[in-house]
Amino acid sequence: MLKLPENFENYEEARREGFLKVKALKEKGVPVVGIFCTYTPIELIHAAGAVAVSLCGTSEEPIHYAEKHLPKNLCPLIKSSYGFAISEQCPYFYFSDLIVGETTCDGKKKMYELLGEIKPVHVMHLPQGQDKKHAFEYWREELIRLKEALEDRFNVKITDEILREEIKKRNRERKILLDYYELGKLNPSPITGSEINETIEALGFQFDRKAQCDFILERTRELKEKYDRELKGTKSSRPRILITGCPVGGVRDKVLRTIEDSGADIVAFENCSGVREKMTLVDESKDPIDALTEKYLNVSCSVMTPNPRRFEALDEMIDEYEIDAVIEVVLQACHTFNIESHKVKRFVTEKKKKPYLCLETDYSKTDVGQINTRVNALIEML
Ligand code: BJ8
Repeated sequence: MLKLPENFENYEEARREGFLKVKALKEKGVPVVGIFCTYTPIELIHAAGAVAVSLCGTSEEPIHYAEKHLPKNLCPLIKSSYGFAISEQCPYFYFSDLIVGETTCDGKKKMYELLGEIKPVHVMHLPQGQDKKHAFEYWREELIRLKEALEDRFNVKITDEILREEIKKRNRERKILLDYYELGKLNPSPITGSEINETIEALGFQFDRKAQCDFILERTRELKEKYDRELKGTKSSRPRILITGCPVGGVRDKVLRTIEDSGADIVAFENCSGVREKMTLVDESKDPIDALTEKYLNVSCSVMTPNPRRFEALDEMIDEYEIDAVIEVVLQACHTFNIESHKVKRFVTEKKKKPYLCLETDYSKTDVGQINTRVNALIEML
């Protein structure tokens, strides 16, 4: 059984343990592919016999290295990821045989050009919208281009049969993860948002997919039992919060723990640190490349214009998770989420009649006090 740090205070420990695991995989000749985004069709990477590892930086530490090449006024996730790469502080980057990126935001796509000077990088060109004809065809071509790049680099043949198998496996993993995230629908919730976020990110460094599933299944079972035994039928006075916006792994302490320490429960994540990618499965009855194209094109990130699926998801989730307020986290200089936040605010306050707070922040500690004050002010009025 997979071991995760008991108190979930040790994301860094899980990350360090993962170094040895990825090294062992490399010694066995298993290829490693570094990825950055929810648009990555991970099934293709698995079908090539490789493991995928997220290289998204969540630490402030390497940012000063990145700022030697990148502007200060850039998203901290991009700077942290790049800083890890150039300072050789990230064994996952070091062991990656190939990096797969997508042309999502401007910062990421230009950063990939620089990464390409130190590692082989394959960039998938993401359409800017999601229409079923032009965007679908364009993205489908990009999936085929990735498939061919993986076949060439790793000297393998990705057959439809292997791909179908990987689609099934990944769908099963999605269902297991979705069940875990949906513990937040229980009222009172038996799990904190910080635990959900930290567990999922720590699991990403474990690589043994069966053990990951076993761990999540077991934890979900334990927490459902805890709910039945201790919480069912009780009422909590803590407001229920939905987090939306940018990925939040890099601001877990500053934002997530502050919200929970201030007396609210984070019960849902409508972002890439949450259910966004897990809510729809890949259609197993279709041609595998068509099905993967459809699935990944529909990811509801603000880099898409327009981005209606995000609002559909918010609509559904605010009701299903019995949300009292929405907090949007925008990483500094993330223009797409920052601009879309105006529509999100209108949607949440006018259509759903719920309070909304937008926190624009980075990975530094300079605004800890200000975030504390704003979060407390919101929670007091709930
Ligand atoms: S699908 S959220 S993982 S792009 S926060 S680097 S957008 S400037 S991380 Fe993302 Fe894929 Fe979208 Fe998800 Fe740029 Fe914004 Fe930074 Fe971002």
